Amino acid sequence: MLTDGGLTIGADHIGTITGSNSAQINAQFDPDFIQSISVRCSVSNTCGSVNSDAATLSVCFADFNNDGTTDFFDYLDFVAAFSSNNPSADFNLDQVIDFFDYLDFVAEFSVGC
Ligand SMILES: [Ca+2]
Ligand SMILES: [Ca+2]
Repeated sequence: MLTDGGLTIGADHIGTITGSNSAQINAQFDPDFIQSISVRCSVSNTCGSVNSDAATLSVCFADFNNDGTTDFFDYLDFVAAFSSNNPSADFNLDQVIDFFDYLDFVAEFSVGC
C-alpha cells in the first residue's frame, strides 16, 4: 500500500509519492535509482481483492516536458523551471534546487532515452 511520503531502498531515498488518497497517485523517482519500474494494481473491498497483471513503466527523465521526444526543448524547459525555482527542477529530489540538479539533468539529457 502506497502512502504519501518518501520511498527508500535501504538508506537511499529513491522517490516521493503524493496523492495516495486520491484517484491519481503521483510518483516522482530519482533518476539515479529508478528508470523502469514494474507496477501492479490491487483493488480491495470487504468481499476480497483482485490484482492486475504487472506492467512495466519505463521513464525517460531526459524527456523533461513529457512529450515523448528528447530534444532541445526539454533542455529549455528544464532551464526555465530551474531559473524560476519550480519544484519540478528538483531533479535529484533532495528538496533543494541547486547546481547538482542541473548537473544531474544534463547527465540524463546527454545519455538520452
Ligand atoms: Ca520532450
Ligand atoms: Ca535537488
